[in-house]
Amino acid sequence: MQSRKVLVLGTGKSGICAARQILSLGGHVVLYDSNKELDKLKVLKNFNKKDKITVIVGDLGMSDLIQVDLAVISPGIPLDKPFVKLIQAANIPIWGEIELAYQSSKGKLAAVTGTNGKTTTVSLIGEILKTTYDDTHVCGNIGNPYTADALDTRDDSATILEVSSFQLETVMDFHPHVSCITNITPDHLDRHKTMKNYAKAKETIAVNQTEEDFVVLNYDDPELKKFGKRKTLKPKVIWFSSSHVLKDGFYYTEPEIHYVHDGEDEVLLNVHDTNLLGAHNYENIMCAIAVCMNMDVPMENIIKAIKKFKPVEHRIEFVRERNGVRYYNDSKGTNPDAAIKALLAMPGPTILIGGGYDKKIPFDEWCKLFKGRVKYLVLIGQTRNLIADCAKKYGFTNVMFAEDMDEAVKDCAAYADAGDYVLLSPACASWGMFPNYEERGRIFKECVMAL
Ligand code: UMA
Repeated sequence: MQSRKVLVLGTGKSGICAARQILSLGGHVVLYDSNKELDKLKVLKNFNKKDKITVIVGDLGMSDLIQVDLAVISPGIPLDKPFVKLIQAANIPIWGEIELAYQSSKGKLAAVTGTNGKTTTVSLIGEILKTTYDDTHVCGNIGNPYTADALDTRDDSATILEVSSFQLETVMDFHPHVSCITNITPDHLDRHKTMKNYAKAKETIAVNQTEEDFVVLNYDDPELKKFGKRKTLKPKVIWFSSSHVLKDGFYYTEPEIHYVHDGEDEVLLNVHDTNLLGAHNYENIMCAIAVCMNMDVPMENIIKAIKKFKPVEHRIEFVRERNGVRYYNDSKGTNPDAAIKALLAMPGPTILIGGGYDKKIPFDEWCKLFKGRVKYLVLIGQTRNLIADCAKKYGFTNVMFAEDMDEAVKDCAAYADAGDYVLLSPACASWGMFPNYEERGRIFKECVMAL
């Protein structure tokens, strides 16, 4: 990277950390963001005065590409943007932020992708790795860019990375020793356009793996079952299932997680000894065990860490009980599949808050579950009419609209009886009403606490 001129695209978390990594390695950074409103001085505050950095906002022209050796792209920037096409036309290689970090990282690497369950699985793996490795890094889509940690990794480090389909679109040499795909269900079709493209992006996680590596896959997911049986797939496949008794791999059958190997069926864990709720969480546990075993963590350490682990914020997170009503924050339920899992995990009648930014994903499978489970549906955001119409199609009409989170929470409190559950699990992204799902979850919790 020494003396190279690198164009970094995007000034969010990834762009800032990528720029810092390049500067640390002696490169020169041109930091670009297409948002015209951006305050350049505010962006520069992330760097030292002596850093070799230029910031461009608004339009990117051919003249800005002079002597640029490499471009590094943030995950949120779609590859079909005209400025990305311009860079491609100028024959400048484009690396994802993940690839940049990978090129400088050391030690053992495991990576998890999938539509849902990534964050819980990665957090759990992080806690397990810490039992065995003094230097453990938990990075990626989880919110801590890989480039923030890459230069601190050592030969004896262990890194667990959450990778999104966006990040996987632009990898090149990226090669985890253990990879895992939790599941593939419809999401981000506004960007990937088809399920085929979306699945292909996720499956890139294993593209550079060899016979010495491992890929952990969901046996119950039809796309992944096909992928795992593909002749061209090089790493050893480890299956997990929450609905089949497997002859080899991990399976869950209430209340236990089993590990079948060398013809022996071993019970590893009773799920009631953990703090996690719902079959999808037991799948996350199986993923974490499979990944950590192959990162050389002793089984005893794995089981101990699982029993201690607490649910991740915004993922079916218990907020409070008031007048016999239990409130749960599942703001991370940003697509119908995640929202289905949260709804199925509720043990009683539920008042559900849904709706948000439209990612062009059908709501049918989610809405089909409302009858008999959801008492009232409180809708917010851009998709509220779409969801209300879809629910009606499946005979569910107990629907209310709210203008903001405060109104939605107050509506829920007014209609809930003792023994009911109030769940925020919107099945949509937060954009349009909130900057991100974390903020949406935090505001929900504030409104619940203020009741
Ligand atoms: N930008 C442009 N032009 C564009 C689009 C965006 O210049 O056409 C600029 C924006 O003006 C902004 C910057 O790019 O300044 C934002 O970049 P970004 O969207 O990549 O956001 P980061 O802050 O870098 O966060 C990203 C991930 N965001 C996305 O993938 C959308 C974060 O995942 C991740 O935690 C972070 O990197 C660290 O690795 C969030 C996410 O929503 C949580 N991920 C999706 C998901 O989980 O479903 C994939």
